[in-house]
Amino acid sequence: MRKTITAVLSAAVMATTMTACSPDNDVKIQPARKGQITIGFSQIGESSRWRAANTKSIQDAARIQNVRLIFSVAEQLSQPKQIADIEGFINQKVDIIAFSPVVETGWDDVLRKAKAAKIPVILTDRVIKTADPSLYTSSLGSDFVSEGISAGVWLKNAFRKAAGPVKIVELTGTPGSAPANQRRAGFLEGIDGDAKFKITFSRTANFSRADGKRVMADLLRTDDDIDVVFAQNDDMGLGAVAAIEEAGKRPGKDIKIATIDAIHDGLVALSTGKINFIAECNPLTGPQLMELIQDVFLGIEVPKQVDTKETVFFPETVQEYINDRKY
Ligand code: GYE
Repeated sequence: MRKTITAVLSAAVMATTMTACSPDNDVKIQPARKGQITIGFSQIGESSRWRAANTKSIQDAARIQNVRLIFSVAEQLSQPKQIADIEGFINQKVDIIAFSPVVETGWDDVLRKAKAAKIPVILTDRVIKTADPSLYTSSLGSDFVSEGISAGVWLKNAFRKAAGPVKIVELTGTPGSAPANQRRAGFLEGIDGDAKFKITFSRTANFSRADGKRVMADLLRTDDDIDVVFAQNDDMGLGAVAAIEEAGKRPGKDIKIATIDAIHDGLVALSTGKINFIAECNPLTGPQLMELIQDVFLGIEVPKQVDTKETVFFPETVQEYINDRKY
């Protein structure tokens, strides 16, 4: 069993006083500073069950590891609030900052302040774009490109016998966010080379169930020639399911649906044939985050990117997973 971080930390204090060698990390923490690690964590929002599961996983793991967690929640889409929260963590002199960046760009200034204060930063769930990768120590999250590729490959296979054109509606997530950009890129890669697949409509529904329903309902009022919905998360896909049913069509049959996340409601819709394919995006990152933090504290070199473990789900095999899915 893994020791708690505090226990390991005392050993680390001894180790660092005994040896002069240390790996070449960008920002190094001073493990001798105190006995209990304080993490400042900035979460995007509280908008979905996926997000709630992510929050709980981090809070539970911190409690188990006896880590002090200062947790702040930004409203969905509020980068300024996240930046203010991170500045607050710097002022409070936390030992480590972790955050899930709502969008990819615009973080350099605040991360430079963290670096100047010698506070390591770990990105979780979502990644950033920066010309200076030394501004963060590591990034823990899903491979969004792979998730998109899985959906594209599923689509190609599901429609392999269709003459085409196959008309696709794409519901995208938060504009400018890593999962929205990378899932799209992956999806295009997955269907690449086959001109029969046409994305006839692409619009954001902000990763939200209500928006997914609204966008899909609006579209169905003017266009009923749709073969597939690719929703970049389950919530938007479930919103689309509701809109399709209200329009008198059968989701999963008249219009096929592929989504990403694999929350409980998504798996249920998959089992009843209303969704046809789900690529998993795992929100339970707490334990992996604590391990990473422990390594940073011990001065062990950590990988720049750590992937979470995930799989894909099909209707035929989903049943056995539903009861265990707590989010
Ligand atoms: O897919 C979505 C949530 O950042 C990967 O954010 C996460 C995404 C997840 O709102 O449901």
